[in-house]
Amino acid sequence: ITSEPNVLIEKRGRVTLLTLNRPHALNALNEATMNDLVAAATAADADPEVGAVVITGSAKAFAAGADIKEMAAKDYMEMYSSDWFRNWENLTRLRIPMIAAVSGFALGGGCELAMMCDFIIAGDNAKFGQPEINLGVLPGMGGSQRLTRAVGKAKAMDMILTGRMMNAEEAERSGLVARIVPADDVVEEAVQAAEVIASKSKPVAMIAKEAVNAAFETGLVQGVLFERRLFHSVFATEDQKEGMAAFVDKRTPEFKNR
Ligand code: CO8
Repeated sequence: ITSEPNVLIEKRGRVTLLTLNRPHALNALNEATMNDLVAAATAADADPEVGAVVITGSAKAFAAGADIKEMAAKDYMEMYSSDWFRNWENLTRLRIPMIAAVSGFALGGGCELAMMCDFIIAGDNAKFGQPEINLGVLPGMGGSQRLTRAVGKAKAMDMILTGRMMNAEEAERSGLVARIVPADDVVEEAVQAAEVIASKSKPVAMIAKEAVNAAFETGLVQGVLFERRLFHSVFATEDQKEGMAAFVDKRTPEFKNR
């Protein structure tokens, strides 16, 4: 018997498209799927031919959460000793830009996975939620932290304490989602956005991502100083020379993408 892979890996030019592939379980994120997804994204991060990653699911579900059936019977020591789901941290340490293309349900760990990406493009059918409270637990893959940073305390408390879902419009209005597109186009739109990113200088894109992420970890004065130092540093790249020369010459820049 050949079993279906948990994650489909497709290279489209300079973009790697990673598709969660457990449709029978609405892409519930079990341990194997986490490991496969993190490994595939890590390989893309290390590949000089790849400039951006898109993570997506199916039309019905980006991912309906961590796999409840896999977790249900575990006791405290099993969770603690294995540091259950720690590997997700490795995804958030990657430097390559990552876009979540969300169609349908992004619930619990699915919403948290989308929020680990750099931004979310949502289909107009998307539904976001942290329904863990209904299972007698709480978000465990960063939801209480990243949702609060994305949408603020009021909405985060509302979502996490009641377990209700947000539709795409509310999610965009609240700052969780960058763009809403027709549901059928969500993967193509995300791949196109990723292609735009991948056409820029890869090191400069990675540095820009690092600068934005620093906004969540530092005070304003330190953050602005960090940005200025990074700004100075990109003058060591050929891509800065090419980008500015191309502007002056009124032509399209040809970044080395490396
Ligand atoms: N885990 C396992 N199986 C799931 C999950 C899940 N999260 N979600 C759906 N499935 C399965 C269903 O059991 C069903 O399987 P089967 O056909 O064998 O019965 C199949 O997928 C289809 O699902 P439904 O029949 O329920 O489909 P509906 O269209 O009726 O409903 C819903 C769709 C509303 C999305 C519904 O499936 C649902 O509520 N799912 C659970 C959502 C949820 O509670 N998510 C949070 C999970 S907990 C979590 O994510 C914690 C993350 C942090 C962990 C960190 C550890 C350190």
